[in-house]
Amino acid sequence: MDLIPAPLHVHAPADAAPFELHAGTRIAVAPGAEGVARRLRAELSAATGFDLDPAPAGQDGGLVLALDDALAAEEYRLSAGPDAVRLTGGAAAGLSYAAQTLRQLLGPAVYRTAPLPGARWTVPAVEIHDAPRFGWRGALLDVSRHFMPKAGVLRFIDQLAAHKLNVLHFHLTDDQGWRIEVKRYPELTGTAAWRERSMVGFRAGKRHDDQPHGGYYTQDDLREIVAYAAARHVTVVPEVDLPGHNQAAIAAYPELGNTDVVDTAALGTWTDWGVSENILNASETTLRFYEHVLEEVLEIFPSTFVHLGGDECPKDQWKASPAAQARIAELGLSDEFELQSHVIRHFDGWLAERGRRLIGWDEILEGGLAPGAAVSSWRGYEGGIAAAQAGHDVVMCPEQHVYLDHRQDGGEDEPIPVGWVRSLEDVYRFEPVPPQLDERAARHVIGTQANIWTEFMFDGRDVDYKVFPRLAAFAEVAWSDLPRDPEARDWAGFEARMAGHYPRLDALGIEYRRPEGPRP
Ligand code: TNX
Repeated sequence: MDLIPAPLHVHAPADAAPFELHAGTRIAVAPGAEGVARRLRAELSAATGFDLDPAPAGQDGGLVLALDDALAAEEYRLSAGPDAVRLTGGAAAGLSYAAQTLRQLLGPAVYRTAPLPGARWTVPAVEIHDAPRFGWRGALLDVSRHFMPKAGVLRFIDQLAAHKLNVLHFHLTDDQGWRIEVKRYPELTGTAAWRERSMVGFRAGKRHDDQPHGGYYTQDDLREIVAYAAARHVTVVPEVDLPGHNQAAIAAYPELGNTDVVDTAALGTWTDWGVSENILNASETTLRFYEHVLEEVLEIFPSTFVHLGGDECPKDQWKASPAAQARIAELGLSDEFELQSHVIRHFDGWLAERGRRLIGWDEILEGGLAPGAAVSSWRGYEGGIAAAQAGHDVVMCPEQHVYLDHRQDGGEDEPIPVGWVRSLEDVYRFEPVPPQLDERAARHVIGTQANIWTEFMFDGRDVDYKVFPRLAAFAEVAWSDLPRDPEARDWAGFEARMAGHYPRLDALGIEYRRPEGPRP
């Protein structure tokens, strides 16, 4: 059956006949299951050519979609025999995971968008009971360093859903490009969404290309992305990075920068990778500016969590700026780290007043963690450990393990060899909860995510190559009840199941890195 991620319990009775899906199969849909049914029907109809009409009342057989509140929201059961396949979720989310499992059971061709001649569709007799290990099973997609057109984002959301991942951490702003339409500040998309050229990492002996690059999502595009994701039980968590990673916004609105030490009016959207020195000033006017931005962001993104970055904020300009020093004195703070903490605390409170929660990178621990903040632990586990021990929620995403921009192999023919070598097996052996945490602190690890930074992913093909197959291993880490000891994990078993998973990725048209080596 080669299910990925592996379910909690699978029992396949010997000698039981399979279920066969055919042109006359009907779907019975319990109240509350309509949304999942609509999507399952659309997916199955495309691949099979069958209509899969609703079952007449009282018909017991075919596909049966039900809800059972004795199960947790994301928990499900799937029971297949010769007459019926019954999918039962604790809520629509669980039911939609059951539907994803059903697709995997039907065979790789079900991922195609038109029927092939002569196909047969069978589901082996099986009883499955399944539930995720973590509630936050995410992937960060950086659309700032390289813009991904909307269609690519929707496709990526389908890929997340097919792997039972449920959070898209959408990295929408950075030094190199601003991607959110903000009605009140049109230069964020007029200016900050575009740059003159990009670093190419010494490809063909060059450091930069001569290509202008850019793009942004209109508010309607973003609403569409959010709704598309929600229909697939994926929450989009927007990231508006501050106070660092802001050169693009400062180039558009020079008054946001440290104008007493830099001529910010002369800046453009950054054309290098790495971390720009050009950070926001921490004035009241700048805080207001970002409140206005966030007001629009909150209207688009209903997620409880809003990511405000806080990472890699070089303090040199604040050290040199008389205005920043005066601000530190006025607020009774002792240094630049406390000033950054002041900014984050401000927005922590501001978001809390609006019923939202702030999440930021682990640098937000420096200078004192804001009371309601959750932490994305990226510089190893340490920040996450400290935050969890202090009672803050944590998403574990240490760069040493789950940065999918890092290369998959040490060979010279990897496209651009960034970062550490992290193979599929390395990702499979990643354990999000470090043994140092006691039970109480471990409960604050609400989940884990893989991060896809796109400095060296120039288009969707590059993203496919870097992300797959490793995202499949990551999905199993986030969902399945794997041994906590990485060495005790059944890597050979996973590899064997992957042999059945590659054909699914093929049918989906994902240009993953072949296990035997790079693409030609
Ligand atoms: C660090 S992770 C960053 C990103 C880069 C990434 C490259 C984090 C919070 N900051 O801005 O894209 O490294 O691997």
